[in-house]
Amino acid sequence: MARVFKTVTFLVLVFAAVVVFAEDYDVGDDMEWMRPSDPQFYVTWATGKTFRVGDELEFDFAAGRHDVAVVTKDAFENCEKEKPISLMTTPPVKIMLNTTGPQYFICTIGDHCRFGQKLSINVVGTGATPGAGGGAAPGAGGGATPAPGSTPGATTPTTPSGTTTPTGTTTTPAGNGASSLGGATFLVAFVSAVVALF
Ligand SMILES: [Cu+2]
Repeated sequence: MARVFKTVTFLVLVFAAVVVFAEDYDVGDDMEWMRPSDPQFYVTWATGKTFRVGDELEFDFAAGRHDVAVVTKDAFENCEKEKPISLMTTPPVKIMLNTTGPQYFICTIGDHCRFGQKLSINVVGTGATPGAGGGAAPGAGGGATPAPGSTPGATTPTTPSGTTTPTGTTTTPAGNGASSLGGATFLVAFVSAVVALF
């Protein structure tokens, strides 16, 4: 029984790690971004994958042979390449997924889109508990917002002491303290995420 519990805990931890850490996707994997022989190639590639906010798509291709256009649903379905929302021509094209909902990409070179060089994905939220997302970004000024309860009064000189010069013992190495505090915040967020899953 204890063994089962251990296994479940492990699986939950793995799941939590997947939730917390963003993923990078190489579009098409070994085939990269090209005109596929199978028109359904990129449909198949995207099937079964869960794209989340914070994940990154990387389109690799030979410069000049292909490009990546972000387009509307209509343009995607009809392979209209005249007015893309945005067009990237220099590989590798990296696209950070920062909004939820469907996103559409096509190649505007020749008839590549009609031959299946097009990708549609649906981006979902991170799935993490609210508040945990903030801690998931280490180093992003995490030291400014210490997690409540964690490391009580460790490096937070919030008390307005009347003396003009503080002791100055551990205040100067801000970088070191900030990073360790960020790590602690991250740990708290991680643990709370795990707890929330139970
Ligand atoms: Cu192409």
